Amino acid sequence: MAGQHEKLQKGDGLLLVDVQRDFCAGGKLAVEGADEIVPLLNSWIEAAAAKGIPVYASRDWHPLRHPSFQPQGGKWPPHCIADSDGARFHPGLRLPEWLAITKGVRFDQDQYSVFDQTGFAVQLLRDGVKRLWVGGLALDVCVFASVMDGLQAGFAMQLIRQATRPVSRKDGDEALRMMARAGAVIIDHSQGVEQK
Ligand code: VGL
Repeated sequence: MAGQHEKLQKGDGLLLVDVQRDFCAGGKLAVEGADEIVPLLNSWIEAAAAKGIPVYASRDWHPLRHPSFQPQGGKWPPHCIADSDGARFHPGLRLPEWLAITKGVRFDQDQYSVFDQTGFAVQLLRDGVKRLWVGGLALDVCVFASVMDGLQAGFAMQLIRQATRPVSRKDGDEALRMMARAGAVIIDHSQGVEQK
């Protein structure tokens, strides 16, 4: 796939947010069009692997009766229960060597962001990563929170627009605006930088 992969360079990392079965077709919290991003993500994974760029993949990994679940008074249907089929990565995702970021494991609160009490920023420093290319699910929830936190932590954040999908279209559009305003670069995979 032609596109922006060639811009991947030393000091970069690739972050795939929550590309899990429960967020894809047939899942407990299916995000419209989620399956469509998998081939594009695979092409980024392949390009990263070829250049020795680290790949990080986060996963929601909730205990039963997590506080974010509706029966517990939360916002979401139960999803991504630790070790369940729904918590597995999309079966089409081709992950060679990757580091898992496991989140949403706490009994007392949710963690949308990959930076929220995971130690991820420390790992990025260890790996010499200064800039992250980001795709995954969902644009208006965990991708948004992760990109905003990444900027706050001092990393350059590049969101690959075609490699993500929102739970809500309206919230997704708003998330894109807020990320761009905060300093994230929104990349149009086929055309280059879309917004600054
Ligand atoms: C997410 C809804 C609930 C996400 C997680 O990964 O974006 N969305 N929990």
